[in-house]
Amino acid sequence: MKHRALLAVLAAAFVYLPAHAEDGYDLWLRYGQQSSYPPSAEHSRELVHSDASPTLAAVGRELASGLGGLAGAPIPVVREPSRPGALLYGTPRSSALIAGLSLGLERVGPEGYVIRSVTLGGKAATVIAGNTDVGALYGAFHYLRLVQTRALAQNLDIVSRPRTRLRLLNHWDNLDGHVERGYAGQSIWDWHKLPDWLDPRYTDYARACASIGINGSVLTNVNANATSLTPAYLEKAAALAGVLRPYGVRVYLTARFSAPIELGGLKTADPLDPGVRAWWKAKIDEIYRYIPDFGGFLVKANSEGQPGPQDYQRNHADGANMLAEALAPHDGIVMWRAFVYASSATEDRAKQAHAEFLPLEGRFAKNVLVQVKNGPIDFQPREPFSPLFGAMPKTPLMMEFQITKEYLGFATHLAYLAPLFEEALDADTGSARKGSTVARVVTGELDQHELSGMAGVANIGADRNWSGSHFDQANWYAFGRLAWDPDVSSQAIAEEWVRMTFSNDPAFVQPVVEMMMGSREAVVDYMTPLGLAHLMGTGHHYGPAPWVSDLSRPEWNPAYYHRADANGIGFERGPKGSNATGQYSPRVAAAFADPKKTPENLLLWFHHVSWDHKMSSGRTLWDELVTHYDRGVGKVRQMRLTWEAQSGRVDAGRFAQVSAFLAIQEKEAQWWRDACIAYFQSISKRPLPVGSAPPAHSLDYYKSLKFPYAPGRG
Ligand code: GCW
Repeated sequence: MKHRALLAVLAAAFVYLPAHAEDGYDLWLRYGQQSSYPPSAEHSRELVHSDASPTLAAVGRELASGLGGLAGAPIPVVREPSRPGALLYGTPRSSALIAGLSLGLERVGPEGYVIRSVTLGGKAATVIAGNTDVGALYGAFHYLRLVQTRALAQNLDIVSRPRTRLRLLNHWDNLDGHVERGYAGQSIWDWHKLPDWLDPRYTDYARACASIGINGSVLTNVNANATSLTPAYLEKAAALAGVLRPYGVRVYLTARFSAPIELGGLKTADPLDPGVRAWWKAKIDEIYRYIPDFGGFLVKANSEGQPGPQDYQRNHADGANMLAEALAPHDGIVMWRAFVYASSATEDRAKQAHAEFLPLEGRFAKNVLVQVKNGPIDFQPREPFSPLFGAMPKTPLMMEFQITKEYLGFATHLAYLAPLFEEALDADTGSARKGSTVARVVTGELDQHELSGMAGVANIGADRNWSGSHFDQANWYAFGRLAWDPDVSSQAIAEEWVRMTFSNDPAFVQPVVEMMMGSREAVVDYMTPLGLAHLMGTGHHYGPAPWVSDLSRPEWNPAYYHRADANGIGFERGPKGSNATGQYSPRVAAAFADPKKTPENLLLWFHHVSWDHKMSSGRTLWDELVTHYDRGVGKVRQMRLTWEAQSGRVDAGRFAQVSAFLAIQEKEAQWWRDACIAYFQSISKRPLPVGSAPPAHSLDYYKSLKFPYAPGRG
């Protein structure tokens, strides 16, 4: 009896109470009262508690606070089910009751779970079970999501397992707190105060990651600093790992290839040098003494000035395999990035990753993944999929998406990225094998790779709302959901997120989801329509600068990408041009090589097309281009109207910030449209289509704008 009373007090303490005015801190993990919950006596009358491990203790806390909050009253916490409607969680090892049920757990692997309505001793109950504690944790978050989104069925029979093994955030966070391409403030990692001060925010980060299945975090920037591998910083990373571990989030670091020189005092970092190999082996053994479950390294080498094996006439496989060999005894892995483009090469930049990596097919060690950006260039509003997907069946290829919006308007433009992710994942690589989508390459299903993964360059910072804007939280959310299951639709994810983050009111959900779903295409339209790319301002990538053509490296110049001249616009990548199309499988290559078969939304990516080219709309290319720019601005105007109509359906704090940001977005969409049209018109020399307004300012005005302090610079 005494025990019971204690548990009840414990449960009451878990009831969710928002501690502050609404500022977005709670992300999608909102446990405010839902009138529809609990739906019936079968559900959640009591929580059968287990704290058999730190992870199960975390599950218990989340369910008690979540369900208590959602029900508007504490949920009794008990040791054994005592009445109908008990909720149990755990594994066959943690609970004899779970062990006694036949739940089909053999289907869900080490991280999956089952959520099932069962009968225990003649009483209805619900079980959330995994083969591991972390599986149960993922199941608990799924259960909470069902309640939050009002999707809890009377009779539950849910089976889920992740389709990719590594679901990782890549933080481009520097040790000094600056986040490269970060638009949400400073890094959340307070390296200076670690390991002594563990900001409670780290736990909330871990909860958020676990709630969407993210199981790893690369703490440091790919433009790496060897200092992160020194004992003092390993101790700090170990402290973070201790906070993240109960939530199934493993810690990874970036490895600076020249660390043996910088830290070890060696003369070389040649991966075939025995001294270098010994240095890395000792360093890696040391890391595992600090972090026994360290995940491994992410490496950017011989790219944008980073050191790498090519500095010693070795190749990427030599470099990756050296690290892999030292990591293998600890079950660590190497993620070796394919984002390379050489300073000296005259080759089309879009071809370089494929050209450098394809010859290495079959030469990487077993615990190496090659991490490939979704498109061949660099996280543009729209790119075709990278031709590496489908081309290297012997090598596990990890997907790299960018969640932070370096090229899509930073945090102030509302652009829901799941449709972009989905477009890349659903692309057909055209290989002879059946079902050879990019998603099935990345999950490893196509080529039977046990190792598989998806990485998202994080948009997380120390801003109260984590992502710099309320709607950018959706991109973090969507990334995790798609890494778990690339077949979930972007629309379904948007709906879930809106319901969890804002409201279940259908009058809110429907228009807001629709607004999100069209938002990425709006950005494409007002920035880089019809397959244009990389027209952004130099260095910071803020705003339009299609005129820039004087930077030292050709592929740093927007003019390199659009190639507008008196005849037309676009980069000829067909056989008559750079033949980048030839890097795709024959079926896909044939389509991309022919302007008539190339999808119009990628036309100028693959072809230089006459200004007078007839588009499917019947308009000329020039008129079509202008129409897209106009349409982009129009869509943002519509987004504003949609949002303004929601006044009163959301809290005032978040409503006001979204409104203000949409106003910024409209202003900047107009700027993009006007500046690009002013510039391209100076080359096309064609009149604007009827009804299209001239740019507000002269081309010189747009060229004169400078933004030396734009955020997030590299
Ligand atoms: O998109 C470019 C960015 C760089 C980044 C690089 C990369 C971390 O502009 O800031 O560096 O890609 O992905 O390595």
